[in-house]
Amino acid sequence: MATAAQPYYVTTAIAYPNGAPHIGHVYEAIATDAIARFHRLDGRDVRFLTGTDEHGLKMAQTAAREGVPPLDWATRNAERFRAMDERYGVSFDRFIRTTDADHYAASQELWRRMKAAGDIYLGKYEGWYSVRDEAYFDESETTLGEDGSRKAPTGAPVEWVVEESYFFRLSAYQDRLLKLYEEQPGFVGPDFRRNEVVAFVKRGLNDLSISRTTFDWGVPVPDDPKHVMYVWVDALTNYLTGAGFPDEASDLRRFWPADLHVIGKDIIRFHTVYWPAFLMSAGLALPKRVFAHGFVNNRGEKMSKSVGNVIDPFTFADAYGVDAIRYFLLRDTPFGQDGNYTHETIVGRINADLANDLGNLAQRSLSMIAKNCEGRAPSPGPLASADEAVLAAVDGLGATVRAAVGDVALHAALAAIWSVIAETNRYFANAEPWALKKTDPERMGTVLYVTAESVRNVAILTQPFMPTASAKLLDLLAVPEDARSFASLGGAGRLAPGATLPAPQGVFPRYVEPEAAA
Ligand code: ME8
Repeated sequence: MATAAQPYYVTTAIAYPNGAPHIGHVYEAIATDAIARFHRLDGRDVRFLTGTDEHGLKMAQTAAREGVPPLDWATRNAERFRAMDERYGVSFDRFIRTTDADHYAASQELWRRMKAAGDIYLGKYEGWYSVRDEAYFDESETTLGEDGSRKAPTGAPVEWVVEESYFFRLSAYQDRLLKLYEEQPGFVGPDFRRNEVVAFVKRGLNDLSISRTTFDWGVPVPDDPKHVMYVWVDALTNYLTGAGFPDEASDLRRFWPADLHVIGKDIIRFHTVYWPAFLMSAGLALPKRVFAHGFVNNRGEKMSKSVGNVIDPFTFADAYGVDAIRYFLLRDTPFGQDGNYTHETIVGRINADLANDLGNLAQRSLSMIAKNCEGRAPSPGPLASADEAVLAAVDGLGATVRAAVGDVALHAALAAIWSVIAETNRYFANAEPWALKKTDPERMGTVLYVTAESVRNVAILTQPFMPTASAKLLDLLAVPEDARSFASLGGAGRLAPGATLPAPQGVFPRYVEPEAAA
């Protein structure tokens, strides 16, 4: 059991605020939020960092196109990301912006330390550069289009750029990185990603160009301010800024090293090759785990403005409800794989899993309690083997869910919870408490008690995933605020017989098509 003082530090990638947030950003934010909420309920001292990555040529160019200073453009969009987080119940402890003053200090200190270690030198960079990807590519990675234009692997145009640049001696880190992946196999997740990273590093590493002189929208390089840092150097440093670096006296220092960086699959190389090398160079501890989720696609198509299938997260939330979207996205796709959403699959999950399986179970048992037990939690009589079997499944659920979340298998955590819901539904249907009302009211009370106790445990465990709906269920069971953490799971927090319950209300409405509702 974790003690209250044990820190847990979890982060999302920081998004580029060069446009509005999309469902992919929602996905990462709610997944990381579920993990943060889980660990808070499990008694950890959690710090959850998210925010925006505001520097770089792409931001400067978009702002210029929009005719506003880069900081204004970043501010406008950063507000939309923050509003998106708030709309989706994302319980961050800090929303970091890489234009925050303390972040400049952290980035410059990391640079100084890497330089002091002998890992930064001045050279000349020439190569194929993609503005859109903020990255240089080897000629072998680029392709030549029919019109003679060269393209990055992502399809973005590249241009030949020559500039004076500082370099990071990444080539010196190959062996240390391979040793890291070997000795700390959990460093990169899911496992199949680790194999990709190991193969990439085994092919050999080039030194990395880490400064730019052709524009000035970035963190100035210490002692050579005509250079600004390559945006990824300062972006990755945000995780240290969020842990109070470099202030040794900061309270936040207890959060470093981070327990988990949650990122998307397209930025694995930055987080599992460059980032640990920078930290090793600076003599800092490495994050314990980097976990890459997949991409979510609309009807199997990559979201893009040109396809016209980019859905605004705020419209999406209005259409289905935040808890339902959080449940759908985290349940429907194994975390780490690519996911897909369609109106039909979302509605299917809302009506089957939420309204039928959990909603009806709660509604039927609580209405019977309201009608037949004077609105008080019933007292269980002697337990039959069927009751004991359900309670055993319920009492084992916390450990199963904890293990799944520990593996960042959020879908598996939800599947385990829903298998106990299914078992409780079978138990309830077989026990026929409505028929026992006349024949054996004590037995009816026992069945309703065991069912309500299952709903209580389920509602405690669904809080990280569906915070609002879970709180409503716990309200209906009159569970006090201080009895909603995982310390109250199972036998430690059984429903108090005789407790007065509020009038039951539906918590998970069925989805009705707007035209049918009108
Ligand atoms: O990469 N589905 O910013 P970003 C799921 N600033 N996740 C997606 C997605 C999709 N369709 N599209 C993007 C950056 N993401 C950098 C990160 S971290 C030090 C710097 C994920 O706004 C993406 O993989 O392009 C990343 O984890 C996050 O959203 C932000 O993407």
